[in-house]
Amino acid sequence: MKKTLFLVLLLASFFAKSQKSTLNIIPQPVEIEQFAGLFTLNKATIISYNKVEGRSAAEMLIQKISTPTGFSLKVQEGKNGGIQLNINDVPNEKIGKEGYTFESNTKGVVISANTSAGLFYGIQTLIQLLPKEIEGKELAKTAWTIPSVKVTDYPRFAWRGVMFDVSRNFFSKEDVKKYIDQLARMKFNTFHWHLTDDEGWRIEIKSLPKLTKVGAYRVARYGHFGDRAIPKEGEVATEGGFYTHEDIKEVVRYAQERNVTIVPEIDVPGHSMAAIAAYPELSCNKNPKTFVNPGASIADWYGNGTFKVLYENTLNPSDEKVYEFLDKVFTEVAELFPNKYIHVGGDECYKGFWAADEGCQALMKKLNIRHVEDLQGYFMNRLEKILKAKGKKLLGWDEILEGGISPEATVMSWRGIKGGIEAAKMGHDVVMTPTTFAYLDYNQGENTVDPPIYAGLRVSKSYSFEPVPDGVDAKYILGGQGNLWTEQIPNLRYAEYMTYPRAWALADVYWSPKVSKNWENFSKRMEAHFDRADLAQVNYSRAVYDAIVKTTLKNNKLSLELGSELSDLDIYFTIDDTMPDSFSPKYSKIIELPEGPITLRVITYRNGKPLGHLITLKRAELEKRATKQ
Ligand code: TNX
Repeated sequence: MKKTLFLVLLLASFFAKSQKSTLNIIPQPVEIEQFAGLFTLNKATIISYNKVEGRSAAEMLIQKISTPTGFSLKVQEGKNGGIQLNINDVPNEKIGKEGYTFESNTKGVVISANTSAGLFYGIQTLIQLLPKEIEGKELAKTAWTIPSVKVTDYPRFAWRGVMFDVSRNFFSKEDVKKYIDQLARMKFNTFHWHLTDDEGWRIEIKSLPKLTKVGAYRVARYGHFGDRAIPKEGEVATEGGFYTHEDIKEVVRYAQERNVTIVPEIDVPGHSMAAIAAYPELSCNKNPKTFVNPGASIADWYGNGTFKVLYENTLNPSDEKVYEFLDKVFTEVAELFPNKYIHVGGDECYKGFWAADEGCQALMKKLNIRHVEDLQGYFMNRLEKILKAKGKKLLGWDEILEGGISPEATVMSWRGIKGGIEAAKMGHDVVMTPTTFAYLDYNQGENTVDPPIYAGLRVSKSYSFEPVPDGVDAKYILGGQGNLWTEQIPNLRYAEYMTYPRAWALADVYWSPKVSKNWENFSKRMEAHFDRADLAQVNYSRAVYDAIVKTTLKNNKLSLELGSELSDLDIYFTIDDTMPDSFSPKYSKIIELPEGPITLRVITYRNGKPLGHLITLKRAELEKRATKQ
């Protein structure tokens, strides 16, 4: 009798275990426990909401799953659905404004939250718990099962953002909406919209029509950004576009439905060439030939962060007309975006034109300012007053610290985390977006495979980011962002390629508890999401599958070290001008390369199948990248 019971229990536990699937949620929930058993969604499943705030979340869920499942599910008020979306009568303190709890068993799913934002996030978790086919664009034949889990989840940081630069290249409002939708599904809640720069002014300002009539268009150019020719005399500017007030309202509404706040950025006083092309009188030299930059090199960079701008792209801080201009711009911006923050840029402002300008000199004298650099502080303080009068808070890149800024200003730390540390120590709120971890425009893998750009940043490095530096009071760190600059990104498909999987890594960084950080675990979830992205037709980089090639030069001897971000890849290489495959030498330890004009070829495999790109490097390149010892 005992024996049979034991056997029954053993079998039961075996079945229970075999029913457990791997859970691949990004960002990783705070607490998640899995049990045996599944709930299967069917065409009769009802989605209920107990309070009216939950209705739009319920409808969104139905819409999202209707194509792949073929179900037209019903929404019902109450607490009786197979999937229940419940707003807590008594707030659950633990989960705060954006958190949720999620309980599923064989009978159904209950998502509870204090707010509709929490329900929205619970739904994102639900979608990720469904089979990957839920992401498909057509009807799929599969069992729509949801594993039995108990989840308690809430974000680590209140500010979880991605910045999208629509100036260097214009992206339509449909593109922007699609991009926001993808971010919201990873529980990002902030979309920083970089709307103006030297390469285009993208927001309609009704009181200043030339900003978009002139400033939104540049001449057509191809080739690498920075290598392109400036406009020819009389050449017509045909490339670009802008968002009307109606477009902006539509995008703001769309974002709100997904719990995403939009932070608009108007980048001043530098990076303003498009505005100056429209209104040359805003600059010191008032050159009527100022053009919207098509991606020509407009500055000399000296490698240590210092630079000289060759075509004036800076507003004149000594001219009252400039503040009248700013007042007009920010009046309309403030009306269009309900959010309290407005980003005013402040980065990479070249002061050379100010130094040579009589008006600026006179102003410096009047203000008793010795260094022209400090004029930016004067400019920013004036701008902050303009924003305050409109009930808005100033946010700027970390350069705003340099000229002195009020403690209420929020600082976005981009030049590493240094600016952020300094700002937090001065009592400013800080958003962390360091180039070293969060720059989504940097290439993700091997330089000779991915198109070259300023620097490289692998997904494992982004994942390793810790936004609260040692010695800084965490209360000042609002959170962080990834920044997608688009100098080299002409379309949404490529924007996605550059964004993912790094933005998934950052989603974990900004949402999940610090203690849950585990690269092996993340990389498994990331790979599961590659399959989902394929079905959703969202692009992403597979650079994580490529080998990492390092060389060392010591006493004229070149050594080769191969590695990868994933620990379970096999790396094969050749130096005999043959194509490598799984029968070629398998890399296991650092080797010394023979002399001569060799070419290294490297490829990764997993389970006997080729996986990464073929990397081909000639001796000269191997020597160039060598660390010298
Ligand atoms: C610096 S980050 C910039 C941008 C560039 C970016 C390229 C920042 C505030 N300014 O104008 O697009 O580097 O990585």
